[in-house]
Amino acid sequence: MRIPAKDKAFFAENGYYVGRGLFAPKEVAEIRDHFMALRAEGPKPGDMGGDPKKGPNDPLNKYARMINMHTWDAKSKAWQADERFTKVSGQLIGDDVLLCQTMLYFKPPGARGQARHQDNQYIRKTPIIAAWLALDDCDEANGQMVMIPGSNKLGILPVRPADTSVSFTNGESEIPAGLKEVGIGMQAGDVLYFGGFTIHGSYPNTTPDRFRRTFIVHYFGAHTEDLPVDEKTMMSKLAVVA
Ligand SMILES: O=C(O)CCC(=O)C(=O)O
Repeated sequence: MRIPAKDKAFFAENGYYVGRGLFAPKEVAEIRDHFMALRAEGPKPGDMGGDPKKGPNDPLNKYARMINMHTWDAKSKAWQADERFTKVSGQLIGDDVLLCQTMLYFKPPGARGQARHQDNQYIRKTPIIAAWLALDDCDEANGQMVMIPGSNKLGILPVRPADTSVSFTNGESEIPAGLKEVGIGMQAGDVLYFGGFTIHGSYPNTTPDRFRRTFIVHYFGAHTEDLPVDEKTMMSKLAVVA
């Protein structure tokens, strides 16, 4: 599938792009049901998100985020190679792509979100791009994604501690003055693509009964550079700089 020049231009300008209706309802249901069944099996390698001290009061203890499922789940391995992810991502960054990681966020009712960040504050190679497949309709109430258009042009930014009462991760990006956050309303089957410097995140799911699940694949460009070691921009060093 080819992306129109105007959509590539939008990505270059804003740091993100939404491909609408790329996955059919039946495909979305298959992916969603597959991961719900895997989650019900119990803990998996790399699970993250819940606060063990809160027990059942933290919904992320039951529905922890999964990571790198492609290393132990054949369906995830096949899905990450879908051309609706790889080919579109490649056109947006202007290179072939190579797999970086897979993730599954369940974000059940009452779950915390993820504080706004640049993926390159975690992953220190550039360029990278994320393909974020909505497995549920997403809106403000269930914690849709938010983006800061234009942040993609600012390079790597400093990190600081985040408010862990609303974020399951403990770091966030400094937010550049003058840029505005936009909420990305999506329907199940839409794919949101965003680059490694684009500040993005999500707020808690405040609904009593609606999940906000997503299957996410991050890719490296085929030709990457290492970002310089600069502790103030690295989430892994946050405890040191905080
Ligand atoms: O889905 C979310 O709430 C956050 C996802 C995210 O930050 C990412 O994929 O890098």
